[in-house]
Amino acid sequence: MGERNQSVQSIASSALDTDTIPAEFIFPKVEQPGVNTFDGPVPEIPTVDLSDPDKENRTRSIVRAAKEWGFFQVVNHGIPGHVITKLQEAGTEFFGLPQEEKEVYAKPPDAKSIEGYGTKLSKGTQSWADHLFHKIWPPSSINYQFWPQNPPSYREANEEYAKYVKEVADEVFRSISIGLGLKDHESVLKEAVGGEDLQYMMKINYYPPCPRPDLAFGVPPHTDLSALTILVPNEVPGLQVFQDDHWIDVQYIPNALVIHIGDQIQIATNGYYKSVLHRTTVDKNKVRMSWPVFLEPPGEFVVGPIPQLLSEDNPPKYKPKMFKDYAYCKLNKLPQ
Ligand SMILES: O=C(O)CCC(=O)C(=O)O
Ligand SMILES: [Fe+2]
Repeated sequence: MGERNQSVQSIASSALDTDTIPAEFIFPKVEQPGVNTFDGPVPEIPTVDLSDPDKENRTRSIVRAAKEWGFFQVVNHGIPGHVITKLQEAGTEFFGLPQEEKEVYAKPPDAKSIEGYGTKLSKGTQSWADHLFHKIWPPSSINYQFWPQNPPSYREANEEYAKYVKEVADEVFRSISIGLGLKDHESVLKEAVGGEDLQYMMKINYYPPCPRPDLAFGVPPHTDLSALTILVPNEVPGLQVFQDDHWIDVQYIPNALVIHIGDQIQIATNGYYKSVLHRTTVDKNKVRMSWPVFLEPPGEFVVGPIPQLLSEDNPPKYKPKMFKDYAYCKLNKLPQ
């Protein structure tokens, strides 16, 4: 894997009036979204109202959604609409800049970190997407060289969002931690994946219009290697989750946040919660964008099953491992 020189955005603009896409973006027939998206009655994906004054009810809903789906949306989450709009506007303006201006933030070749602007170059079929990665929390982890200076509102928009998204993350951690039923329940799970040292990695996904959305993916099927992912989408649908052997569309709910359980929570809870398999489709005419924040343990932090959860009946399913080693194996498709 590495970075390609040409952005998908520029490939897309030259494919605009055609009805074909380059062969490297065409997935094998059985995997294509046009072939295997489920088109029938589906169970409703859970939505949790975080303003529910009944705290126990709120916790129960989060726990159920995390356990049954590994995926849910939250509404009335306390992040003001204008904070989300500003984040979206700043990112949208950045991707609207001329290509040379975006390249200023390109991921340096051979850099260890994923931070920067670029396009994932997969070993197999390519994804119809460009992205920008940079950390937004804690402040000591931030590399401002990857934060666009243009538009000028970019920095404030991201700093403000970071403060609010932390609150939502803490509420989710607290709830799913309680769901484990352990004695020192509220903080045990967050502590097991990095505690206050958790790093918040912002990603902006930019999915240009695609002449053949039935053949390509924005992001092919995967689980997130984070502990938890909290995502803001734009209004163009495209996210799909895998449930009961079907790929089902996630409905766009204005102002909702999308929450994914990631691999590190699956490992820490010895599989009690499972990271959700998901993928994104692209649109024929519209730009889709999304702003996931990946909550990741520091690289040297060791994640393994929480000892109090283990017993003779529940032996460890995963080896304790430094997060950076886990990430390396996953990104290079090596066994864990
Ligand atoms: O764009 C989305 O809705 C999801 C993106 C995603 O799954 C990812 O970037 O890991
Ligand atoms: Fe993902």
